Amino acid sequence: MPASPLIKVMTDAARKAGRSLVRDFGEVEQLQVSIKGPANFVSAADHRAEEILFQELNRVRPGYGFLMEERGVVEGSDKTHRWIVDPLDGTTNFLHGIPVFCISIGLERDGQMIAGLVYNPVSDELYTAEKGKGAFMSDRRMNDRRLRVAARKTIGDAVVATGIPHRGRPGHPKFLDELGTVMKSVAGIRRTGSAALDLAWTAAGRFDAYWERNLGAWDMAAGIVLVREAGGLVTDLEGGTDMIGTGNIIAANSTMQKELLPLIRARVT
Ligand code: 2AM
Ligand code: CA
Repeated sequence: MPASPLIKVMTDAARKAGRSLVRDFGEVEQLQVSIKGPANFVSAADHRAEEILFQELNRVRPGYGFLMEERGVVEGSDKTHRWIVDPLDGTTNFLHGIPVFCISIGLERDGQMIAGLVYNPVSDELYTAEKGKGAFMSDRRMNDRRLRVAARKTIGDAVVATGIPHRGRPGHPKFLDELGTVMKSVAGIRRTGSAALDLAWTAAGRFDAYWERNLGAWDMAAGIVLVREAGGLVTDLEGGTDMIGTGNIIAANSTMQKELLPLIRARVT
């Protein structure tokens, strides 16, 4: 299916910022040997990518507001539209030379997510979705294919992704408790370090399910549209739809979601 004008402008912005990230990623790999480490360099790479996305999106859709991981809220003259952007999701991977990171761009209209893009500039895998129009993935072989969440219905066969709270963040005991329960019921657990890619890979049916707590809106916004448009169910960990407000998310096909959610909720004390 040819991309809509909206998806086209999002893709152009992401590819431009992606070229900047890939250049900087090449440098980070060289810097790995230095003792001081490339943390400041990565932060600069993050800001460079964000600046490109801000400029490009602003140019093609003047007046839209922004919520960006680094610069926060930028009010627009158009109060109905807002971009929710993470210029580098998977920062720790980027810092360590692991090529699993992405750009995430979501578009909100009147408080509803209406479009999402997740782009890994190293693998060149581009995931896009627009409300009511389906979710798609294109890769460097230029294969364009429609995405469907995994059809697997048996939780015992499921490969489930999650995120582990980072050092210094709250919720370690709760996470270990949840993990202990879920790992006994599923085929295997995966942890990529990029929430936006976890959601894209769930939309693509690579993961049967995904859950995580304490995320930012920019980690989830685009991925929520991808999973929904791929036929999946996305809720918060109470079974409601306030993922952005609570920071908590579970995504899967609806059968799997209904089996997995009670296992996680039962652990909440
Ligand atoms: P980031 O790479 O943009 O920081 C990994 O489980 C997910 O958690 C990533 O999407 C990561 O996004 C996010 N995250 C949230 N808080 C984080 C933190 N303090 N350190 C690293 N990653 C964090
Ligand atoms: Ca992020």
